[in-house]
Amino acid sequence: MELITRYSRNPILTKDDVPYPVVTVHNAAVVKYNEKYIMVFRSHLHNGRSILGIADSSNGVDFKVRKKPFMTPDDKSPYHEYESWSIEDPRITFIDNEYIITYSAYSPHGIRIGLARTRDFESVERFSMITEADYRNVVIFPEKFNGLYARLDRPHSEISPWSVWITYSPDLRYWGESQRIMDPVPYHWDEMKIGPGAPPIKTEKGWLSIYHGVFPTMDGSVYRLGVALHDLHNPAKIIGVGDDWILQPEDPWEITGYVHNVVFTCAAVPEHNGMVRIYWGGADTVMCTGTARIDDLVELCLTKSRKAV
Ligand code: BMA
Repeated sequence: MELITRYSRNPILTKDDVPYPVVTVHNAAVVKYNEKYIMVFRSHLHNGRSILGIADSSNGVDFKVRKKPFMTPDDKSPYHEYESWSIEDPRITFIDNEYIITYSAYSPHGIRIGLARTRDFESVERFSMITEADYRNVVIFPEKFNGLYARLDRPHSEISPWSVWITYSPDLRYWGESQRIMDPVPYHWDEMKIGPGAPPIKTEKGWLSIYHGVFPTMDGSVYRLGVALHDLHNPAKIIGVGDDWILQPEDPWEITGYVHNVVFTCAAVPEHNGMVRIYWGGADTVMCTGTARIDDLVELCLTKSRKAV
């Protein structure tokens, strides 16, 4: 059974919808704002580096891109030094009455994670670089645990597998108490590396986290999506990881593009009817969407599951 129903008019956003020159539209954050949807998406420029654009929608599938990019690499200290090459793969969490944006910042010094904040998606303020190099895929939980913010992240080391970790902060600036909580599994669809995808969604049975997993083949890597369920009160504890993927590249625009065979998510919006609308980049080139029953994804973590570590 397919857990995710793809939207019949995918892809929902492409470079042709962007009123300034870009080569791709992908790996977007999407959140509800004033009962509408805001998408902050990544685009490659013609020099291969990335910036973030912004688009609005009233129904979650028809998006109109604004005239100007939302964020480009900062030209001021201290951010310029650490994001001069590229800003990529935003995730957005609504907490404490503001929208927290995390993004991958590329520079000659490696890949760090920047944190920016907005209340209105008109102005945006950088707040801090919240990791050293090398990290990607930071998603912040929409609630605090024992007074601390919590994030899932994915450091990439030359020694250990590229696993999911959890890290806490009292103020979004200083982060610590890091702990490895979920590993890739050898000879499995996510054996090469895993990384947090969408900010976790609260359910009665736990925090549902949609992540990406990568498998190496003779024809390059394949990026797929999977699910994990974290304990409601202690998100470092994973109750179960769905053993099967929930989405793999199948449509032509997921199989062929800037990078072949990629579905990569940065966003999942829970709806009022028990469904979640998941957004993913197809082949690092276009944006796609589909829906799933939240209970089905939770069930997969509970009944067809593997251990996290
Ligand atoms: C990852 C990141 C993602 C990208 C994926 C597939 O390492 O660069 O932004 O979607 O590779 O190319």
